[in-house]
Amino acid sequence: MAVDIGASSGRHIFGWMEDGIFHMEEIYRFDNGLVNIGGRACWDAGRLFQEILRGMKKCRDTGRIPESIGIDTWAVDFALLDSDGQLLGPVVGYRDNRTAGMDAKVYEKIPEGELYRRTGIQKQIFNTIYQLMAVKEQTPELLEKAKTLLLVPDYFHFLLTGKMCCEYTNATTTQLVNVQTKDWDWEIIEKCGYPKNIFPNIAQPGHVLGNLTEEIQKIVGFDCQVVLPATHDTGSAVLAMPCREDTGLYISSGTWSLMGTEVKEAICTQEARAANLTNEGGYEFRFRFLKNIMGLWMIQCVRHEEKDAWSFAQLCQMAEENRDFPSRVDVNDGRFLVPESMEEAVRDYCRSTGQEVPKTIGEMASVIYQSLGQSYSETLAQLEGICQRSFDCIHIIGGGSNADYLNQVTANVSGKTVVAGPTEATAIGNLLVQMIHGQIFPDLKAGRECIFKSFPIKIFNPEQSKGE
Ligand code: LFR
Repeated sequence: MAVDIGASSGRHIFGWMEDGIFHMEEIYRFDNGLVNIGGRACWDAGRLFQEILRGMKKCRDTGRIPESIGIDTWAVDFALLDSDGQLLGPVVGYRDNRTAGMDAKVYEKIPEGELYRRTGIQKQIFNTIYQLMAVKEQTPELLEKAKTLLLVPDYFHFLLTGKMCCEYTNATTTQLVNVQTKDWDWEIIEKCGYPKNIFPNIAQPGHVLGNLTEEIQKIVGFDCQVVLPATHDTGSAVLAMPCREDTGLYISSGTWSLMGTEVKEAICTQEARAANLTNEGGYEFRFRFLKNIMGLWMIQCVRHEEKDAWSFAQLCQMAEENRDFPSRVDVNDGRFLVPESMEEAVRDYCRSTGQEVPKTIGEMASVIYQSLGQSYSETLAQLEGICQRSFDCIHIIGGGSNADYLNQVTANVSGKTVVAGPTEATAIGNLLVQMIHGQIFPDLKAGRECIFKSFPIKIFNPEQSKGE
């Protein structure tokens, strides 16, 4: 069973093989979102764990007892624990603004270029390295008391098993893991002044963490193994890319759009850094060479501001009706990360760049979708240039892959065929690692082939006349 928790919802997905086909069933779904705790944007870790247990109980009630379970979530956020394994303060979310100015503090200790060369990880102001600097500067007593740092899925795995480790794919997003040794970069940690003893051992996806504790067994009514998936959701999603070659070009589309490919050796050149490309650690050390693009977050915020009056499908429809609206924004501009009003931020961008300001929701949606498409097309050119290869299609995977209109825009602006699906890529990738561990698949290649034939996939070809 995969428990896949994203920024807006979580789900328990039960997976199994039958007649050579990969089957899945959703057992339980719950909401997630940031909550205000003491003026900070936080995750309600306590409630999320109760939801994890509720979904597990539902498994027992419906007679679906998993052989193993693995949890994935978004990256970079962490829990600090005391010597009794208790939380020291809330789990602060990566969109909280406590990291403002922390990049400069980190670069006083270690230059940005060196950080990139050593970790391969591109600067995102919310990376764990900057969040820890915020803790050190603003609440140093927490770091002094801390016995262990666990990333969010590691923390939930610890609550299930009593065992602590940091799973590798997610650990790399801290910007504290060395790209060569694939272990904590102790020199960076020391230079930043973070306590070395709080970083647990790094474990690879596929590692068996242990069985459920007796206490948890009593609550959920069964026992099973916890097998680590790629606990970073993007790491799991990319494993489910249904490509039949060794790798391909993907956009993992959800709250974020993560666009890239997989490489055997991390690319830590100046050119890669200038293009904002990162090398996230992957299963079997396949690095995900990708760019974080602001993604459907922008349209999610607009929908929210409009009191959810329109469905995503309706917003797509309205964007299509306004496809000739000319303005474009740089979706990766910092003002879109946590704006008070996304609509105002988009209008402000258009105004300050001398473009026509969108007035209706249709025009607003058109600007957002077309600008996302434009960012995809620019990123594609950078990836093809730096990797010195050309890709013949773009795999769009994850929840955002059912946005048909955006898929078509992407095909049109890139001139490539878009292969859309599967929508539950993250849960499938999570399950895939557990299934490889369980010898249901011999390797990733066999797993991806099976995903290709097991899940619905839609093709979008470029329409020359309607594109840009
Ligand atoms: C996607 C994701 C991205 C990461 C961002 C913040 O859900 O995990 O890969 O950059 O969230 O953690």
